[in-house]
Amino acid sequence: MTRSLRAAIAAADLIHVMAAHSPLSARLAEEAGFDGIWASGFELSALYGLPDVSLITMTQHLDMVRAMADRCSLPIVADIDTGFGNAVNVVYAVEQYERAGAAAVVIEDKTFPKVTSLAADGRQELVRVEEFQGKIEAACATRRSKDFLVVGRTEALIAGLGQAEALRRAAAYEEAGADMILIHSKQKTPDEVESFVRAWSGKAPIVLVPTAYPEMNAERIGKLGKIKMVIYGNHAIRASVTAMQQIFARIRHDGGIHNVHGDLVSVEEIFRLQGMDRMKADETRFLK
Ligand code: SPV
Ligand code: MG
Repeated sequence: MTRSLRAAIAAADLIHVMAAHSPLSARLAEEAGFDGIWASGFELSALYGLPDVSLITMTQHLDMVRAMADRCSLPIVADIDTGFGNAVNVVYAVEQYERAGAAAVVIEDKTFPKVTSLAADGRQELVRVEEFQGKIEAACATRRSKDFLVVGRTEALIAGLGQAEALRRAAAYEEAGADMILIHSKQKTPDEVESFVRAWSGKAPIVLVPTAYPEMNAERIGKLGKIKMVIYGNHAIRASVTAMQQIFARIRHDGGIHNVHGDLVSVEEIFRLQGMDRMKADETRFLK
């Protein structure tokens, strides 16, 4: 079932979407009060210990989206990278992602295989505007529900092509049917993105991923206007790595788990997140 993001976006000034790489992280994001889940390609790649360069297959990512949709009731924004090939691959992907329970797909205008956006020296190549319009059109024509959103993502700023090219591409993607435009930047300050947003005259709302320029908080986004969704792009995997590195180091240093024990959630908390209550109730009811 597609959880409607369109309705949520219409009802709120700004939607806060947290990255997740597993059903458990998606559930934690839901409990923390986020509005949606970002099924991040970067996070899933990192989970496999791999760079985010189109090594993870569509099937692997799709399986994770399905598993997250099964355990979390928030709308899922699926990061489908370049659409796994050309417009024909996009048709197949959108069919699959909508069926898997995603509420939206984000498709980016890079060539396949892509290179992760935030790497300082990343090789960034973009496809022709017309080719990417075909991908957006393919996604829009394939979706079954009008509530399933197609987000066109331009990497023009990431590729160093400048604001005019980013605006040209964003306008072309809106014309092709994109419901929203994701503008990505790896500048360390919000200036580049703020300038783009001020210059944007399209009707499609903007999506930001402010990983590189973290001072772009909700207050600052609100002042800028035109932005309807903020994606916290990799904060689930980074939070997990931070916690594991610190706790693992302490256990090695202390020669045991005696000191960290009190600083961790209890096993009972994990039982709760696993849904042990339901299992217990089923046991009582059905085991004879
Ligand atoms: C992701 O989380 O996979 C993204 C955002 O696409 S970024 O890694 O910043 O490109
Ligand atoms: Mg990605």
